[in-house]
Amino acid sequence: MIHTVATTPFDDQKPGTSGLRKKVRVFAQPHYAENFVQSVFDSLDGFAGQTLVVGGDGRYLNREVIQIVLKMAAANGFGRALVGQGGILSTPAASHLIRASGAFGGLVLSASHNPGGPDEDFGIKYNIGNGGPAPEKVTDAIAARSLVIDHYTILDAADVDIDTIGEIQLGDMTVEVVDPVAAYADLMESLFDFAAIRAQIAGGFTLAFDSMSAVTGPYAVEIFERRLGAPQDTVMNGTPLPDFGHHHPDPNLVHAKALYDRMMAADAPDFGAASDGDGDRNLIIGRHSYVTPSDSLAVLAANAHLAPGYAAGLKGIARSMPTSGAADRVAEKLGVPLYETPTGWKFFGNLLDAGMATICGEESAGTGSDHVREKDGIWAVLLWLNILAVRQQSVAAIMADHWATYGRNYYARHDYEAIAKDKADALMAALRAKLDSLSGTANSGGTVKAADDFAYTDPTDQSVSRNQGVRILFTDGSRVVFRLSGTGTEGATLRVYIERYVAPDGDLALETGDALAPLIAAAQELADITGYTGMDQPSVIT
Ligand code: VG1
Ligand code: CO
Repeated sequence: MIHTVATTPFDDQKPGTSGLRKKVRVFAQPHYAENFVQSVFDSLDGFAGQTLVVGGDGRYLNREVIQIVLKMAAANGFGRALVGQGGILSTPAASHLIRASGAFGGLVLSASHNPGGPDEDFGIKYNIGNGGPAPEKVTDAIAARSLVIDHYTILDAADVDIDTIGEIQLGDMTVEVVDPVAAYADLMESLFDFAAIRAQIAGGFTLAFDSMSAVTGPYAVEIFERRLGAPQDTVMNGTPLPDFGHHHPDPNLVHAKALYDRMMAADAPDFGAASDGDGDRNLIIGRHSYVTPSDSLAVLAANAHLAPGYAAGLKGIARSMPTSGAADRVAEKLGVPLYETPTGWKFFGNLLDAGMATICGEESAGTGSDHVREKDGIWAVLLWLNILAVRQQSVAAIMADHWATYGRNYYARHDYEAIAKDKADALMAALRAKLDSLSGTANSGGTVKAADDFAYTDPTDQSVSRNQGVRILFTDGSRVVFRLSGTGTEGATLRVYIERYVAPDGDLALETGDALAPLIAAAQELADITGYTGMDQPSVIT
């Protein structure tokens, strides 16, 4: 029996950098999730009888919202829904499932690297048929619809058993509960030389992988321990928990400190890695050697041909604007194009679909390729392991060799979290107001060559995205970039991205903080961060 339920709009359902993210208590309001899901369906055309993929990172509210999505999908005319067993699908596994099944699209329930639990965050993201996050024209349509919605439709039915693999009928729709791991693990095995990695591990190479009590636990156990033969304690925090065991599942040096400390200890393993809430991010730490995500992208791009899935070479490399230029030098050497996109994976989809780029990455610990249309944490770890197995060198040696070849992009991101939104907006407005007068002026960072607010024209469909971050470019190639986060759920977060390039014949062994000190001072001078925020230190440095 299909119910039509009258509702009134919420004015805060515009998707951010990666879907709609709110506090659980916001999502738990009557009609809140339903309104958003109906707004998504109302913005799509032609899904009658088609397949919808549904799954999430297992966080608090995941199972409840999956039931809502299934009953609404049935009421709205989808023919089939594929659900990960237990409601679990990592973001890259969901992307793969959408592609492999020829689904119309998918709803991924996750707030990614944000914490989970009754007082923390939940999120819903719509992915299109290529497996990737909906592009801006779709998210804009969803936002517009959410402001005028007056009813939704939902099937009146008992909850579906999502824990047993198999098919169940829900109204006119068939629900198929699938193994969330197997197809994804098979895809990884098709891209990388598992035999070489297995031999390396059997030969004594040691690794640690921190799933941060989030979604990658079952994927990591299957891939690293079962298929690659790593010992049983290789995966840390391997059980997905609704509150991530109170961890903040953001794989950075603050929240993955336990892994960091282990990797810096005298008896550290050869290789360490972590992933985030929904499994699309990766942190890479070699024995006594942290690798910045921007450097990781560059190293992976330079060495990808060593893995079977990329033996034919790369068609191009894409990075988000705030990501360091390390990958640009690799693209130049390989003779392939480099694309600079706004922050957020949705901007890579068109380039990947068009065969213009093979590898993409973001400074926020996201790396991926054309194998899916999301960033992919375990994929990045496996590509590293494949490269290490072929080159038979340590992570530190590979980094040193990379910098000696290409030079080094010293890089850091300073986050100022939980700032009052009006203060953050005022800081950005003041910066934007002076952009035109900055070029040619000097500050602690050097002489400003150019300053602008980044705008992107998608080369495949000419769509334009403006106001994507303020860039201050210096005459020596250094940069400071300012933008506000689009994934937070409390106040505003200012992100300041700082980069300085040193050529191969320069000093490649500086401490990052020392190398960047003049630019950090310049960021203060340019934006008066302390004046606006009252904070004299960032909350997180990555
Ligand atoms: C952040 C990162 C961005 C990433 C996004 C989603 O966005 O900076 O690079 O794509 O999170 O990642 P923002 O707007 O807060 O800077 V995830 O793993 O949270 O889906
Ligand atoms: Co994520």
